[in-house]
Amino acid sequence: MFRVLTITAIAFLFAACSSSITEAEDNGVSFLNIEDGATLSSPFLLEMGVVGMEVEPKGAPREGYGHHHLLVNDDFAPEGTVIVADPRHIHYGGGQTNDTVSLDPGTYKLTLQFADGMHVSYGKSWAKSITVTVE
Ligand SMILES: [Cu+2]
Repeated sequence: MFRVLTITAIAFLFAACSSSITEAEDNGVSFLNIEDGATLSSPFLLEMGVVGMEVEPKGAPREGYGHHHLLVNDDFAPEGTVIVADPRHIHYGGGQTNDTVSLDPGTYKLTLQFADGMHVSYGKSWAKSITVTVE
């Protein structure tokens, strides 16, 4: 009996570990065309990707759906908080997955943040930050 329980527990643990590793690798947002540390000339093309959620225009929140946001010189928005709309917090509420971004020369932290149809953040696990230099 003890041995059966142990084997079951080990099998369960293994399954739990492998599924969380897969999620960590696969789910989330990404800068498709810009690498961390890149040097860019303004204006530049921004291509935004998401795996594990669907992109749709803003509107009534639906589980598993939302839109991208570009936060300039800001961290991810904590889960459950509304993302403000200003020149440093750009909403792609039309469901856009790319944009042409203009920034003055300098070094910037760029954060992609996925949020629901009412701009409520899905939190850190649905955000990605990079640092870029704009010439
Ligand atoms: Cu929004």
